[in-house]
Amino acid sequence: MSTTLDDRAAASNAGAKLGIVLIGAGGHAKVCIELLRAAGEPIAACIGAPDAKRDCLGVPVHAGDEHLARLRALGHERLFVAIGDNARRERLAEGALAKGWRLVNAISPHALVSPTARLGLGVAIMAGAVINADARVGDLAIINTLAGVDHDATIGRAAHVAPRCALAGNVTVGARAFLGVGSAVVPGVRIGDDAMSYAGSVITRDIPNGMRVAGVPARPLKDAKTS
Ligand code: JB2
Repeated sequence: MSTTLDDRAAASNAGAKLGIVLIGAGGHAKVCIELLRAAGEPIAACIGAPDAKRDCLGVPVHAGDEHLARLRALGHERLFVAIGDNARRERLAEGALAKGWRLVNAISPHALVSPTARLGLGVAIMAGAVINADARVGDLAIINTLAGVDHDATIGRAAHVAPRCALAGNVTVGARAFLGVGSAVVPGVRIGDDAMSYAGSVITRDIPNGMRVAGVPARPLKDAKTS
């Protein structure tokens, strides 16, 4: 049986009205469930790893990624990937997008996002975060509780700016980079893809792709990758 354009539009509208599905059912999912609830969004289910618990803050948890296809076939189409690990979050999102899911954002009503900031899809912005003028936040990035991203900064795809980080203007953070709790970054610094800073680092110089740094001022760790 063939479907008409009207059939497909009706199916798409139905999918938009059904609750959001989350991938992940752990600590990050809890925070994101509360962000989505605060925005008045219905949440249908979480999908966890095979050993996941069956409930996450009152949301039913289905264990195993095979449930993704089942829920999509039931008409769900809005997805949020609530997995803290950056590379895994990106991989799971890409797999879901290829299967027709649509990524939504989870943004706290207590975050301050400049009207001139540009946000990607699948982004999480927690309470107290501030995103200033002309900043860009890439798809699947996490701007965690009380973090500040100042003017003209660019946060890469699936990067994670942990709680209480302070990023000055014109900072660039690469794809899948992780800035640990309370890291501070001076203006104009470029942090490479897959780079990582430990908690409390003060980053005063560019960090190459894949490098791990710590300290004040931040220095490369001995086991650091320098690809
Ligand atoms: O391949 C997977 C998979 N791997 C892990 N597919 C699916 N569908 N789910 C997967 N998971 C699920 O991720 C596990 O079942 C579990 O529910 C969740 C991981 O939970 P955990 O609490 O260990 O981590 P998290 O990613 O929710 O939170 C981390 O990152 C946050 C940003 C923690 O470090 C938090 O403290 C942090 N705030």
